[in-house]
Amino acid sequence: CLCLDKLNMCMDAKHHKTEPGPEGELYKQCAPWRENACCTANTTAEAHEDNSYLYNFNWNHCGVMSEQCKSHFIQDTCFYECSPHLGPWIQQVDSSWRKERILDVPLCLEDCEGWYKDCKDDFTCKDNWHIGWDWSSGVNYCPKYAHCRKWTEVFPDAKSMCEKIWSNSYKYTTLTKDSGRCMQMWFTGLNPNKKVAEYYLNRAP
Ligand code: FOL
Repeated sequence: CLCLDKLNMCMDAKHHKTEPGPEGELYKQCAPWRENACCTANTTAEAHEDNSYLYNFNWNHCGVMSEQCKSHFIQDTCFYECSPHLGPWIQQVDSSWRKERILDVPLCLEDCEGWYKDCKDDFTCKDNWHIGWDWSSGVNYCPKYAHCRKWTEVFPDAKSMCEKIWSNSYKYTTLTKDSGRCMQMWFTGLNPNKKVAEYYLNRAP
């Protein structure tokens, strides 16, 4: 990329700012990114809405998603839209709605397992939520061939969920937050992910 700083940059995607920077206030679950963010305050408010203008994405495509499950999707949205430290995992893509994506971001064990635990009693019809929906109503519905099934039938374990749901944005790891070698979707205080990105950047081929 033409970026000067892979440790502090924003991907070229649908709602990202061109450069990271401070935001006065970011909404609720996205607040930890306010010191340095790739998202705007508006994006973070939208991240907490159902069927938001971000992607018109309908979390309730197989009945109403549980509040505890939805909280992880909101957190994932904050992480995806706001993180300024994803440089080592940004890749160019040929896509209608973004020029860059993230690939194989090593997600901390606690975040992936906690997400799965809180969603395992929910329902969905697809393992890859990026493609293949019926958008004829304006928001995504399950396509005819994909019926709603138990979460655990679609995703047998946490690894399959974290890796498949956003087409390998994440890589499942057994690394815990205290390792400093995995990215944290949930954190408070200073963003711990800069040091993690630094580590992976220095050991890149
Ligand atoms: N979170 C993470 N961690 N990684 C991501 O890549 C990510 N992406 C989204 C939200 N959170 C993320 C964006 N989600 C469509 C569906 C989902 C979506 C964005 C767009 C969509 O329009 N799908 C069409 C295909 C569009 C195309 O590829 O041309 C479909 O067929 O359903």
